[in-house]
Amino acid sequence: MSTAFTETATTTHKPPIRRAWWKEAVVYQIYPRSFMDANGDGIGDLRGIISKLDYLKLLGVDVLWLNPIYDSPNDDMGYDIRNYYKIMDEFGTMDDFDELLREVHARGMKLVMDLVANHTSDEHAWFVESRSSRDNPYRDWYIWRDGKPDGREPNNWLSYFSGSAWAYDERTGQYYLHLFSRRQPDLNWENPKVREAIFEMMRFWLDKGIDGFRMDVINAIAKAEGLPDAPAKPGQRYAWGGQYFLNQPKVHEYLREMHDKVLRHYDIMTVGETGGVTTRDALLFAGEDRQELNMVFQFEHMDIDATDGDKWRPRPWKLTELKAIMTRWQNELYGKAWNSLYWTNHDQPRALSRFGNDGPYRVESAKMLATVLHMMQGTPYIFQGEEIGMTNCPFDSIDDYRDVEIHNLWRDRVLQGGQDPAEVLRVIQLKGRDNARTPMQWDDSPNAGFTTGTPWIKVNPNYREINVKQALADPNSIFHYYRRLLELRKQHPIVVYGKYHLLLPEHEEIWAYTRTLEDERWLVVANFFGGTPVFELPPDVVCSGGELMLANYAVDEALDEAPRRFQLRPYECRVYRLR
Ligand code: TEU
Ligand code: CA
Repeated sequence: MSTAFTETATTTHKPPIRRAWWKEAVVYQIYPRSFMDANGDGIGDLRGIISKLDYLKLLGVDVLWLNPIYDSPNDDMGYDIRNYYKIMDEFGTMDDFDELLREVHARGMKLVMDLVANHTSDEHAWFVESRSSRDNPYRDWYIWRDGKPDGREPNNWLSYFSGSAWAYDERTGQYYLHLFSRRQPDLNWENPKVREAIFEMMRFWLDKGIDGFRMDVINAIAKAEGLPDAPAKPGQRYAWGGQYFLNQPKVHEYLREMHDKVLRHYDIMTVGETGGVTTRDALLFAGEDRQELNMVFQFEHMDIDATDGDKWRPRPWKLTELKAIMTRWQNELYGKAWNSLYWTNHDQPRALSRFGNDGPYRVESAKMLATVLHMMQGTPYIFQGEEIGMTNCPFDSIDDYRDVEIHNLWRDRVLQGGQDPAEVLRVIQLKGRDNARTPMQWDDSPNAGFTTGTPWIKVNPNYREINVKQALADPNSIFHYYRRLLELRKQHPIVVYGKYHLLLPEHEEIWAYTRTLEDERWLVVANFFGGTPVFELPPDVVCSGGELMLANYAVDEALDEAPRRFQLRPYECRVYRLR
């Protein structure tokens, strides 16, 4: 981190900026199952990650976030935890973990783990006890209810993974709540014993020296009193009940308690995964003085191509919509809370295929997307493979998919719902989470160098052209561009702490914005599509010229009046320091 920057920069028009290492960091998300397999069983593992730490150090990232590595039957790829204190057999041992943590710290990087506390696996000892009898001491560690008199579930909530959010348990004649798969029973956070057990587990990992948590669906841990039915359309048996289990007032009580009993005792970072939050919610979850979380993942831009929130009914999106969403988050959190910045993760399609061009302009658009994201205010997250321009991987058969969300959708809409298999497969190919979960592409050897065995999921056939080995060797690769992008963040505090201001809000092809810190101003201009629009600096942005800090094309400064006016090439982006 730059030390030249005065301890607390004050800008003329904003409160003093409070520095923090997690505000100045870039996070790299590792999906361990698909990152690197060191023992040839076709599944990524911790020793595989250790073997690639120098690659990550070269990229210049500061923090590694691992998706869950705890013991799990993998119904939802590790998000169904059977034992919070044990490493998943497929990933290795606790000794492997201790070595990984040591090696990450030895390289000056930090390690953030995934906290999955809204639910456990149905094989977790707590749930095995809880379901064994109605008067078992663990009964109210989960959410059990009688069915309705007419034989229906306790309420009509829809699961995130299709069908009812309730499963009937014959042995005790009651239903248990599972917002996700039926093998992921929701914990009852109203029970102080549950909270204490989670806090104790968090301390175990923090005392080992990890540097923070990404908190899975943390805004769902509090449910509305009475678990009321959700408004349903005529004939709809199950309906979206998010207004009764997301962002409930009580969730802040639980997070304040977590902060008081655990978080505030460590120098860590926390990011809440909070589907359905607004900026107003985010100010409650991540406000500088709220003593809850450091930041949250918002999802408004992830729903931009969904119809009524249904990702499986894709719709075209406009750049003006995307700019408006991201600008609102930039402006409404500035000086009050901290943004996270991401285009994709293990639950989303690959950003390049969704927002860029994974064809002839793959390299230019990947660099452009990275620039637009990383030059904004907030902590950026790079999802594994994004730095080398990996793309979606449409499988031709449902049998090639591994994700429980996809298979539940297929069962619900095709096998039981009678919908057209070709149409359902098409939206799965577009939006399915497995697009992001195909193995990391290390080189052009079989299985992209990910494994010497049979990969647990197919490798994207474009690995021969798109892989780390090629990226390292090519000075113009997306990888080396990311390195320069990350260096700018380290060398110039304005990238971290500058105020964002959108230009040309109505432009449907160009995304342009400035960052201002004290008397320094940077200009970011990006052509989001394949046309060649002319960028004109609005007259209210006065400048006598600019220094080109970064560009994804060769720019001949002599030829155009940059940065006041220049024509953009397909997916071209430029960053200027204005004079
Ligand atoms: O995802 C929570 C979440 O919001 C999901 O609904 C996700 O956004 C959705 O699947 C996209 O359509 C978290 C984890 O990131 C996800 O991998 C898990 O499956 C889920 O929680 C349950 O733990
Ligand atoms: Ca392995």
